[in-house]
Amino acid sequence: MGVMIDGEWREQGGFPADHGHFVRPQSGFRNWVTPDGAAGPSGIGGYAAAPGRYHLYISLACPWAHRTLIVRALKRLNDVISMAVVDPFMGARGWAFHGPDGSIARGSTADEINRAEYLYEIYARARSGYTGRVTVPVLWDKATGTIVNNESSEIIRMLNTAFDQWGDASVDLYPADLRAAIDRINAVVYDNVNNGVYRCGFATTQAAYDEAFDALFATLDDLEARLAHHRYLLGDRITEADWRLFTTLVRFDAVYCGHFKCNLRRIADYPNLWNYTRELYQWPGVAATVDLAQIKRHYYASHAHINPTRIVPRGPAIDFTAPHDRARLR
Ligand SMILES: N[C@@H](CCC(=O)N[C@@H](CS)C(=O)NCC(=O)O)C(=O)O
Repeated sequence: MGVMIDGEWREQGGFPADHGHFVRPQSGFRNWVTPDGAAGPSGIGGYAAAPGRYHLYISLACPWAHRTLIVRALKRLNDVISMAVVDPFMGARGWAFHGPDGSIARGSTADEINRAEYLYEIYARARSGYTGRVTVPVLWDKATGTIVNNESSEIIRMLNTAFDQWGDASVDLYPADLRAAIDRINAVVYDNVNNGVYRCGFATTQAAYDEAFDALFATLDDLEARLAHHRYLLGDRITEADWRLFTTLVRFDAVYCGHFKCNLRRIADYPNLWNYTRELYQWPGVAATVDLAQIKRHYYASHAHINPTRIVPRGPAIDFTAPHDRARLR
């Protein structure tokens, strides 16, 4: 684990914490790709959508990167935006394009674009003197040789609209009439579920863990009740809010339940959440984005402060392909 300070990689243990509470730092690159290169919501423009111009650096293990991978697939942009996949093991030099023994893991790739060995080299190339964490996902611009954006919630919004000339314009995961409702549920799901599992797992005091744990399971109970009446979080239309929740749910029983001590219940114990997770997994194009072997390898092997033996458990047995009952709902 480490961080960049003034453009240099520094090894350091653990993640930032405030009185035992895990604090996720802000992402440092916030520019936007738009259809014509006009300024996006951050006010900075110059990045025009074009096929083959942009490149995603992702980890198959990471739930934030997973969002971008799913939206890229759903919008049929796999041939429009290229991609590199880091090794699941995050060691002393952070994300790398090869495993500790030099080999490339199944599902991972080398960095064909920048020929980097480590992801921090990409950050250094984008901004000399960069200070901050080196995270996935990264949206890279091949034309200007820089990082456009490293905030997944913004990257998925760009993928949803900017590339419609080449992708599937009929898929809209952030429809205008649902935006306020999507923003509201995203905020709750982000704090208590997406980031909530990390707040449990990376807490360094009992009180911080207890607080995150209670908020997580209270929210899962609320979502379970909501999904009794709605097929998707906002009703009968699937939106980005569902995909943002899905990337945590699909990792939950295999990783967060044990490794992050989120163990009041498994997702498999919630009838609606479990059927919903299977429906989303079975959505065309999505199963190919889920790699449980990489997910387990990343968390159990990389977080030595939580799992010092780095042993990856072989279970649990999970069948995301079993039939679901969601078609009865609208
Ligand atoms: N806010 C970022 C968070 C991304 C993030 O934290 N990614 C993790 C992987 S799951 C990472 O790369 N962590 C490395 C680090 O913090 O050093 C986003 O949603 O894009």
